[in-house]
This record gives sequence, structure tokens and C-alpha cells, in this order.
Amino acid sequence: MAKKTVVVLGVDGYLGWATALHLSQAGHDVVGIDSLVRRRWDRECGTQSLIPIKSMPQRVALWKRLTGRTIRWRPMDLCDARAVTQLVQEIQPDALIHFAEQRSAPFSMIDLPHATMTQVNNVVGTLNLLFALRDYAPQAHLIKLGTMGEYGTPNIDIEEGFLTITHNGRQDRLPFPMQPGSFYHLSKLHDSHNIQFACRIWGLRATDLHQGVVYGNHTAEVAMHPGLATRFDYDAIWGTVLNRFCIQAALGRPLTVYGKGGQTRGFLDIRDTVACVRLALEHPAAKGEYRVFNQFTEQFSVKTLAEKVIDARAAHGLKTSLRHLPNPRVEREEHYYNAKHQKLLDLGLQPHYLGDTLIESVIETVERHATRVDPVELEQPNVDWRRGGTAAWRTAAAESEPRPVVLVSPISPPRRPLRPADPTRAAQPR
Ligand code: NAD
Ligand code: USQ
Repeated sequence: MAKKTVVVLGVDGYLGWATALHLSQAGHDVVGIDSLVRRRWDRECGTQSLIPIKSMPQRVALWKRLTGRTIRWRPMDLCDARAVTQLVQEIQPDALIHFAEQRSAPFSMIDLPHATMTQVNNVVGTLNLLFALRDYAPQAHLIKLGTMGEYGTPNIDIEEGFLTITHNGRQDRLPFPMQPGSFYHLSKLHDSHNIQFACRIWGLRATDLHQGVVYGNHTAEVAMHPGLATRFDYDAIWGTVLNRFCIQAALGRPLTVYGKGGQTRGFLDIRDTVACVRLALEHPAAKGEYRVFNQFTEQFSVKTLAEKVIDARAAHGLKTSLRHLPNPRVEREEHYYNAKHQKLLDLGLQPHYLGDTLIESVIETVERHATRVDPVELEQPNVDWRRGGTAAWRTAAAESEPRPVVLVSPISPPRRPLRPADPTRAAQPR
């Protein structure tokens, strides 16, 4: 397998860091990009990773010391078009793996500024990348982390991106109808449309990984040293459901099932996330091709997940209870769900299925860091889909100045024109 130069965007995040290590260990030349905005959002939300994470310079230095491999770390905001252009022009990547987005559905539903910021951050960042690729690296393969939530929960089987439709006697293969469930999920759909358009119009190549909910916190590389830990969220804004249930179980708290718990989603182990990304990287899309892989390995209802955690604890004689909370989200709580996920299996994915061992290993990790858990963050959802952020958020918003939408990162150098001014124009009399 040929060594590739790969830019990992969002390298300081839960999945970006684990993926960067995995690709570096596989022998690829990895450049890691992040604006560190997630650490700022944590300060705003009063949340933190359960497992302490080192700074990016410390993490890449430790990786180098342990393996002799280099991850080239660069702080950069994807919303800074000039910086993105310079990056692509200079690095000339074979591929870019794009994790660098605001990824919490509740965060996007707090209020207008959070919805706007989510969509601007995500859509503008991706647009900046697409234009930079058109102009400076049209052969590069864009691997974009999309989400299964783009599809919603239709009453028909979910295909991988496209559906063949016969209408009034004519047939076409069209994008699958989408019904996202939050302003965050909508931002991913806007990205998907923009990427698909860029492939069609400019001949770019892209893989849109419609990923399900990820769980777990160990990959072979992350497990090499505690200083290589990736972040692990448990609160009601950033924590995903199985990770939350494991942490609740470890602390002897009831598992917080929203509504009836029949909501069904695709799930995968973080070890499969990094494997899937690598498969997409090493089997690139063709020129002009926009392809979608549904990236998950099993589907479960939320209630079934809770029961799995309860059973895993019971095997050790520990009793865990389940609590149905009023659902803060607007979503179907009982529905048909059958999503295809064949394409990554065809490329050779060997899934890690959810079992008691995984649940127990997550719980053991949690127990080591139990003193860092804020019990309020662990249990109570504080964003409601109908009314937005609950009392604490509304007080914070009333007390703070209105926040402008910032497109250019404060870490970027002052903006200068991308191309030198046209001298013939400057010379013309007014
Ligand atoms: P994360 O919040 O842990 O990491 C995202 C990283 O991107 C953060 O470090 C953040 O600082 C960075 N970032 C955000 N906006 C940026 C910008 N404009 N410029 C530069 N850096 C920026 O999230 P994650 O859980 O690792 O998710 C990564 C991606 O995978 C997201 O796009 C998300 O939508 C997708 N995804 C995640 C899951 C999941 O269960 N975690 C499931 C499906 C899809
Ligand atoms: N849920 C509970 N109890 C909880 C937390 C969640 O019942 O304590 C339920 C939710 O109501 C929802 C389901 O669990 O029905 C999944 O919620 P989640 O918070 O685990 O996942 P979600 O908000 O969909 O977002 C996460 C990631 C996001 C990614 C998405 C993949 O944060 O970045 O895009 O999973 S997917 O769900 O396939 O769209």
C-alpha cells in the first residue's frame, strides 16, 4: 500500500485524534489541523472530557517519542479561507479527512446564535475546502464525516446515499430523501449537497461517510499510553448515548432513556471508525465520483442499549436501573428502521460488535476517572428541541453580550488578498 499524505481536520477531537494515530501507525504522512474551538465550547458549556486529554503539542511529541512517527500539527480554523487555501496549496495532500465541525445536536438547538454558528462553522468550513481543492488539488480525495442522522427515520429501508426511483414510467438513481433531526444534522446535509455538487461540477472526488453513533474510547494506538487518550464526553450536550449509559452505570445512577426508548440508530465501536476511514482512504473514490458509505455496524433501539448495559452489570451482581425521562427532543420514539451498511464490509471491514466485554472495559475506564464526573451534567438534558436551552442557558444568554458570527479565527494572521492586486487597475484614474 502506497504511503499517502493525509490531512486530518479536527485532529484534537474524539475521532480525529484516534484516526490520526491509526493512519500514522499505518505509515501514512499525517498533517493534523484543528482550531481547538471544541475546548472553547467546553468552557462555554461548563463541560469537560471525562478522561483528561493533553494539549496537541504534548500529544504529538509523545507519539513521536513512543513510535518515532511524526504528526505535523498546525492550529488552523477551517472558516479562514485564506489559511485553508494556503494549506492545500502547500501540502498537496492525497486525501483530507474532515472531522472538523460542531457535532452536537443539542448544542445546535440551544438558541439562534448556536444554530447559526453551527451551520456557518460547518457549511463555510466545508465550502472553503471545496474551493481550495478545485483550485490547488483537484485530484485529492475528500473523506467527509457525515452522519446517519441525515436520513432521519423513514418508513422504508435506508439505502447507501442513493435510491433508484421509478416515477411515471421513468427511472433514475437519485439522492435518498433526507429528514434530519436537528440544526446540526441539517448542517451535515447541507455539506453533503455542496460536496456532491462540487464533484459533479468540478470533477472532485469524495467519500461521504454517513456515520452512526460512536462508542468506546480505546483503539490500539490510543491504548499505547495514557498520554495518548482521546476525549470522552458524557454530559447531555456532547455525550453520546451508549457512552452516557456506561458512565451512568459505573456511578450507580439510573440510565436516562429519553421518552419510550424505541428510537433506533446505527452504532459502531471507535475501533471501527478508524478502520472505516482507513478503508475509504486506501480505496479512493474515482475522479468526479461522490459516494456515500453508511458507516455503522449494528442498529439498536435506545432501550435495547440500556438493557445491554443493565445485563452486563448484572453479570457482576450489580443492579442498574433505567429511568424514562420526558424526551427533550422531537423524534419518533417507535418506528421502522432498516439501514443498509454493506459497502464498507465489501471493502474488508471486520466489525467489533457490541458485547459485555466492551461495556465492562468502558465502565472500568470510567471508574478510574469517576471524580471528574459532574452528576448534573450526567443526568439532566438541558436543551429542549421545542423551547431551546433551559433556564440555565437562558440566564447565561441574557447576561452575555450578543455574539457576532465569527468567520475568521483569532489565531489566523491578518487577512490579505489571496492574489496580488491587479496593477493595471490601480494605475487607472478614478
Ligand atoms: P469532536 O467535537 O470531539 O471533534 C471535532 C473537532 O473539530 C474539535 O477538536 C474541534 O475543535 C474541531 N473543529 C470544529 N470546527 C472547526 C473549524 N472550523 N476549524 C478547525 N477545527 C474545527 O467531535 P467528534 O465526535 O470527534 O466528531 C468528529 C466528526 O465526526 C464530526 O464531524 C461529527 O459530525 C462526525 N460524527 C461523529 C459521531 C460521534 O458519535 N462522535 C458520529 C457520527 C458522525
Ligand atoms: N438519548 C437518550 N438518552 C440520553 C442521550 C440520548 O435516550 O441520555 C437518545 C436520543 O434521544 C437519541 C439517541 O439517544 O434518540 C441518540 O442520541 P445521541 O446523543 O447519542 O446522538 P446524536 O444526538 O444523534 O448525535 C451523535 C453525535 C453526532 C452524530 C450522531 C450520529 O453527537 O455528531 O452525527 O450521533 S447519528 O445519530 O447517526 O446521526
